[in-house]
Amino acid sequence: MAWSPDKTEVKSWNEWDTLRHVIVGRADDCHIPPEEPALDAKVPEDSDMRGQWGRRPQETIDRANELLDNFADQLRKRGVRVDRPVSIDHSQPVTTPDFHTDSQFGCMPPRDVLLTVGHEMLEATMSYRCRWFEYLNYRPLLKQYWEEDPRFRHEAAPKPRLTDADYHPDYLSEKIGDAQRLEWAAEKFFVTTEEEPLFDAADVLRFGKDLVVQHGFTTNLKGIEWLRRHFPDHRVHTVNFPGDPYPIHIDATFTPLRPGLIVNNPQRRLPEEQRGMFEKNGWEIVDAAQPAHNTPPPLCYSSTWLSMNVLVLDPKTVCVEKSEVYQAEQMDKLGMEVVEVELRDAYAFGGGLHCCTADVYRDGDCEDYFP
Ligand code: DAV
Repeated sequence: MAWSPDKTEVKSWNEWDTLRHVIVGRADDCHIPPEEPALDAKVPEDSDMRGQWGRRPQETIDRANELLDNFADQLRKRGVRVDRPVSIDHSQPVTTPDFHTDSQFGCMPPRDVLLTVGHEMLEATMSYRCRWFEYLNYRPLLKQYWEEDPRFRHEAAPKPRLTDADYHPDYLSEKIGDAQRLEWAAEKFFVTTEEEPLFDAADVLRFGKDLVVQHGFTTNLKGIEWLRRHFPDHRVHTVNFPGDPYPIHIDATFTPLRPGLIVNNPQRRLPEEQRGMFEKNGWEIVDAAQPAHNTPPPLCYSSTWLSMNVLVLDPKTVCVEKSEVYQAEQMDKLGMEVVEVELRDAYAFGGGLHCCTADVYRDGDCEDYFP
């Protein structure tokens, strides 16, 4: 049955079929959280964020919200239903029997927490202590979907304990250096241990019957095994991108645009031995264009490769950040219509256009693209 804006339905099997309903995050009350093992390992060693924490400056929150509101309006004008989360108070400390953190993170970005697979939305375990309760920002929406859509499966992965046993102490030193980091990444020695299953939703890409999951700082092998057992009708593939000294989240690294076409970060190429399923089925993996910027904006966790963190609206249309002119040009050459969206001043809040959204409904069914 065709999608109707008057009826809530949760369904999304891939990253590219026509988007009808989406969640766009909010910058309200976002914090730079205090130091903790998994987060420190991700903050670049030369970053302006090292050693500081607290609520983000109000003018930056207001500016990010302005951009997120505009993005939501742009999507609505194209006929997409857009829902917004309800921010909890992130200044509240969190104490569990196993850990304490003096503040939380934010209501951004939803893609990190919510994994939509078919009629299910799954709350990820997360691996940062400051993000342990982040799902609460989305609970009002998920409650509504559950009440309005009788097929909707609201699931949550087991909450992790996040004791010190979850983190390798080698990553806690102030200065490690990129050479050492790259060596460790090549050996698949990441900050998170295999103490218990850990994953962020943004390490997962959906290709119909196949789920492609990055093993890195925020997702460990037990997390991937947990996903494999949780989705028994799917094939779950583990991938690595050895050129990344700070490997978190797959969505500034490997970006499917439509069946048969993926854009891959040229500094983080998928290794030959992991290309088999794509090559056998005639998928093309092309190098992404260079980012337009040499540095991330101030107080930003992510790299300049948010340039390729695009949101596909349908197999012919893609949202690209307005200043990312090289990425837009490449999309055009690849036959995509480009929708420009201004978002750079919100990057610091956790990412780009893919990050700051979470799928609720896309057309299409669960297909097997790699038979
Ligand atoms: O390149 O810093 C950012 C991914 C955000 N979801 C990077 C990865």
